[in-house]
Amino acid sequence: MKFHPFQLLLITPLLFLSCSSEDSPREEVMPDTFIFEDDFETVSGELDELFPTDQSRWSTLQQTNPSGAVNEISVSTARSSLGASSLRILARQSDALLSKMDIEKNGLNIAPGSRVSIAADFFIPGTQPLTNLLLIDLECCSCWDPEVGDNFGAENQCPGVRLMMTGDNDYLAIERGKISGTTLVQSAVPFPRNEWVNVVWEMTLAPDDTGQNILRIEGVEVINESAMNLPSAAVFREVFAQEGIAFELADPAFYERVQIGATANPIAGDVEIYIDNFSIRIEQ
Ligand SMILES: [Ca+2]
Repeated sequence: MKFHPFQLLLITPLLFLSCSSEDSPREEVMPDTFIFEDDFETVSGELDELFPTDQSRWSTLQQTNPSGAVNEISVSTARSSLGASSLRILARQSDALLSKMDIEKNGLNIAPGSRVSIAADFFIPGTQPLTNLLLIDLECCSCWDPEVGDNFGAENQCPGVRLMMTGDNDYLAIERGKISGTTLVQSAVPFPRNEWVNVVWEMTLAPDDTGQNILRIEGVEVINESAMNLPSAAVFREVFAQEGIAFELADPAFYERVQIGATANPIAGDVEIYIDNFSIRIEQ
């Protein structure tokens, strides 16, 4: 269910009313909360409006074209789940180059113990299988060991966790390969197509199996598992030691950027994705 703009206008005064002087003072320390929301509304219809110089919206694009085609990204009024427009992405089929077309918010500091909630609505036209398509990445690039550099593939240098389609029926899952973890899978809800789909991904972050991982599709909880969801310096040290390499991950590691779109398109074809109603909420 979406908030109609008028509902928001009604709620706002209620929020002020609830802070009346009759309220008893709160003794507990409230957590520091960071919230970034974007529903891809613009005045001009131009993509540039999503990147104001004051950093109040998005930070940058990630665009890797396959060698023979050009990916596309735009603000579109063709469809929306909130307001009048959404973000349209067209990621062409990969060839020798892994095709990517997504939008990024960086400069975050999501530390161990933080509770992070990422939500967005997706509309993916068509019926072609989407196996291995990646939709959201949460990453740490600065935690990589600069002494080791890029000898092990630039793809792996920003360890993190991702939402990825798995199986024959496009079961959205939590992929952890870049932190040496298995994929947290589900087979309860195939990803709906040709309609808006609300996805909510909630985690309490930990570099060990006390991390909490919840995934909801259209309000249905499809994953609720304890598992590592931050890169672990100890795990990286051990994995690289097997190759005879001394590796020092920043400890503790933290996530500094979130990407949404086709963060990688390895499917056998082009994929078009509409995104709306994005939010990330971080409680330290
Ligand atoms: Ca919108």
